Amino acid sequence: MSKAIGKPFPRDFLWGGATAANQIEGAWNEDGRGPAAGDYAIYLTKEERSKVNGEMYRDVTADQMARIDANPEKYNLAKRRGVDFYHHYKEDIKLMAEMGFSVFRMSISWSRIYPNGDDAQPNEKGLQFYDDVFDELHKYGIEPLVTLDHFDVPVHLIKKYNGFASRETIDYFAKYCETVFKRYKGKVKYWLTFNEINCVLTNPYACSGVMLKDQSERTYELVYNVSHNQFVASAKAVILAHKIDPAYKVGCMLCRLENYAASTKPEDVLQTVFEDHFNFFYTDVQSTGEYPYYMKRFFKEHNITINSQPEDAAILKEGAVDYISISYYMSYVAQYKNQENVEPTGSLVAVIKNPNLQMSEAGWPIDSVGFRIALNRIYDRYKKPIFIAENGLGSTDSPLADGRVLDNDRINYMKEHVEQMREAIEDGVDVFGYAWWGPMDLISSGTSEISKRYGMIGVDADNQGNGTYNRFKKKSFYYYKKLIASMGADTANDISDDFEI
Ligand code: BGP
Repeated sequence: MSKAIGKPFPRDFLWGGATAANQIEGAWNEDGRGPAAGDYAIYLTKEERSKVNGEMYRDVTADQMARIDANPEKYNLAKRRGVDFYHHYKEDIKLMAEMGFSVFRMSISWSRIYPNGDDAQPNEKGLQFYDDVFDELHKYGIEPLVTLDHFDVPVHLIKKYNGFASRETIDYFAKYCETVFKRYKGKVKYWLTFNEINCVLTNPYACSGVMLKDQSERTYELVYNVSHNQFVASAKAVILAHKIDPAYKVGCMLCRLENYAASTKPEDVLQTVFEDHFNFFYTDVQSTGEYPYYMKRFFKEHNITINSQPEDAAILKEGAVDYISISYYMSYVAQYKNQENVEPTGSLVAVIKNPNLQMSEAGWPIDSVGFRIALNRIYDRYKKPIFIAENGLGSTDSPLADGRVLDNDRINYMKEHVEQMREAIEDGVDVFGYAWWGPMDLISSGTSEISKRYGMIGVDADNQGNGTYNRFKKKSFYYYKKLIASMGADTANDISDDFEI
């Protein structure tokens, strides 16, 4: 279906990698940064995780935060250390430049700018840090693409306002956006508002909306109201950005969950329609500025009232995004659940196995053709440029005695996905960039492991935080470098195993 040597990608196509502040920066309490949600995520082993629920290691609760504050050394708080990008950014950017990156997707830690979220003045040292990072990127001709909230709400806003469950948080978010839009004018062109905004549906206590689990019963009404507040916040950010610099491009970000019917039974196919409604709802609102027709019935049948204010409709309309971005890791199988308008499967776990696909070590089905399908369907739906904000493979590395990592599994994943993206572009889809998730090893969002490695740049650190944190090159480093140099035309994995680390 695809060729190893194909047509080069468009000349101005952006090649690069993607990260999030809470998974890489570390320095969680340096230079005036305030605590944020991720600082309270606990690393547990797989076995420990299987015995407890999400709040024990990932979801934010008031009790858990108090326990951790009283005794922080008792817990393995991996996101507090990240991979110490705060002190290694020059080295990391140099390595990314060596691979030929033209884009680096990163996020700003909101609590580095406003330590409590509702402070009167921003923290100058936090602002300076990102100035330095952007300058360093531009030194090598790398365009920063900046996420404003990547699962990273300041703790004070969570405790005081229950995150995006209240409208006050919308205004604090807008203030933070205005600050960074003004400060980084001329240094940043591309922005994203909320990372994987749809994940609030399945993980409301850990993702961008972040509420307190012990103070908010997870109901559809609550979750959809949080989403509404985030839609308004995102739209306000878009409006502000365009006012501050008309050249700014602001996108939304959807965790695209491509899905297939479990059989040719019409009911199973109908289920895929419902699944898409649950998934595309977010991008439908952010791209068109309107609630889609299909939610009316769902809201009515589930007694959901959206606490919309009279001005919201106009804000959503004016604040429609300029481009669509997605994360794409896998597809899943949907089966009819014998009732109308049922709940979404929408989870990052394959409940029904697709016999046609291999699974990654983490149990995520690997489906590169699904990537092409997703791109075509998204472009067909929105007709807006698409940026691939995340695509990648997390797996345990097995270094040789001399430290070389022959990560052919990672290379193959990239190869197949880039080839399918090339086909999608040939199909006519307007894709303007690709960011591999985790150019360097980083802390997993879901499990706080570092051993689930994504990087082409290795980081010498383990799940306990031991290690030198030195960076080194894996085989995939050379593969991506060659791929970028050929503008995506040469995807052959002919990299020698004898490379410098
Ligand atoms: C997405 C998040 C990222 C990232 C990725 C991989 O959902 O936007 O932050 O971490 O998934 O997930 P994980 O880190 O759990 O392997």
